[in-house]
Amino acid sequence: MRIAVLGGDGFVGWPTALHLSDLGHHIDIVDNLSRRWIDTELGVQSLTPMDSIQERCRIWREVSGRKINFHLLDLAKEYERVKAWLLEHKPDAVIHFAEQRAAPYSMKSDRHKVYTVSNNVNATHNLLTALVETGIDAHLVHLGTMGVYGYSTVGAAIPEGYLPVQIETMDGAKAEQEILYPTRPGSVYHMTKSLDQILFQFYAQNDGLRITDLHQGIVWGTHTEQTRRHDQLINRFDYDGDYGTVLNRFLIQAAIGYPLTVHGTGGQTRAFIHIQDSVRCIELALNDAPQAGERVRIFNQMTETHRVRDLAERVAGLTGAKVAYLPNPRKEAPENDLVVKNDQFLNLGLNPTTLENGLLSEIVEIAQKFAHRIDRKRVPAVSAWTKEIAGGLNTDP
Ligand code: NAD
Ligand code: USQ
Repeated sequence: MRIAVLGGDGFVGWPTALHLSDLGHHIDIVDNLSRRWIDTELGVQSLTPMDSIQERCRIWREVSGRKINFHLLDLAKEYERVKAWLLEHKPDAVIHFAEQRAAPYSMKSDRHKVYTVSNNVNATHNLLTALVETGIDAHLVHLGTMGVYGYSTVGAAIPEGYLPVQIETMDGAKAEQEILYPTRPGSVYHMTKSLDQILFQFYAQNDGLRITDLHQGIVWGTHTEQTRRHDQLINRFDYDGDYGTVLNRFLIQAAIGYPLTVHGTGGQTRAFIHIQDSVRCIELALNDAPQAGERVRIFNQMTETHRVRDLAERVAGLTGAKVAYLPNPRKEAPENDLVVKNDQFLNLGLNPTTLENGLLSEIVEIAQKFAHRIDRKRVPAVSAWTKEIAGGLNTDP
């Protein structure tokens, strides 16, 4: 297949591009490199030393003999170029990772909220309308998030996208209807993914676009089979308070002797998936494309759920790190349960990689190797969800 990987310079996009190239697909990466600019804005860098995207593609060609092309393009701001690009390259599938993905970054200030909404919603909408206008019948696979569902405490398992509801008709009879699972996003970033869902629903129903939306949990780990093949293929690894995600942060904190930064009581339960499974799920979703006229296919792309304080205790047990319980910069339920259905990927053959000490220790070792690149001042999460929370925040462990 000819596959366009939008956002292919990012944490999940790069290993996905390598994985699919290794399987023999023709890969084009499209990225505006905004994530690299945001590193500069924040004064941080990936824990792992990342080469330029062009250099990474060159090394991949040397290692594998396969070519990955890179195209510098802003999906949100360059609509006419998006259309022209699609017409020129005619992809069979488009994988859409190209959004601003950090919840704390999206809540930093009004400017960051405006940027996140305009970047994410425009990128998705430009792509959809350009597919309709050019008539390119590509399967669109979008990376959504588990966070659109919110974190209910009622104990019922979260279904894969759709919820059957019983409604009373005008004449008092009962009727069944399936609706998109109601969203309850917890940040401006998560809100943009809720808006994406409506855009997908409309374009699948109105124009017959073939769309799969993957509601992904928190991705942990850094290496995949392909990134291990050469030092310069290494994946990015975010550790800072905005882009670092919880388990990866705990592992680097353990590596540098920084107390593990648990927000509040650590009673938040979240869904997780290892990066190797994430790229495999995308392959499985690509091989199972919907037909035109079908509703949007929604998969829950996660393999297990964990409570934040349990993760911290586990990493502390493995490494001897201390755990710090800090005021929570976010507005979120202090304690929640989470049960998630993920039968569709299991039925397609996913064999989950679960949290195991060997993999956790491997990440601590990588973090120790590159510990000199870590700026400890960038570790605390300082982006507060409201002005009131910001006023009382002390994130010093
Ligand atoms: P990332 O920030 O590392 O990568 C995103 C890439 O998209 C970057 O290279 C960035 O430069 C590019 N990009 C952003 N806006 C663009 C635009 N307008 N035009 C072109 N390129 C643009 O993020 P990631 O961690 O790789 O996540 C990829 C996707 O997966 C995101 O949509 C995210 O919401 C989703 N996701 C990530 C996680 C996770 O834990 N990392 C979990 C669930 C879902
Ligand atoms: N947390 C801590 N300590 C930290 C960092 C986070 O206790 O140092 C807590 C947060 O308060 C939150 C939980 O850990 O309760 C998860 O935070 P996170 O930053 O790991 O994840 P989140 O903000 O939800 O976002 C990440 C990705 C995003 C993706 C999402 C999947 O950045 O792109 O969509 O995970 S999900 O959470 O399933 O919606």
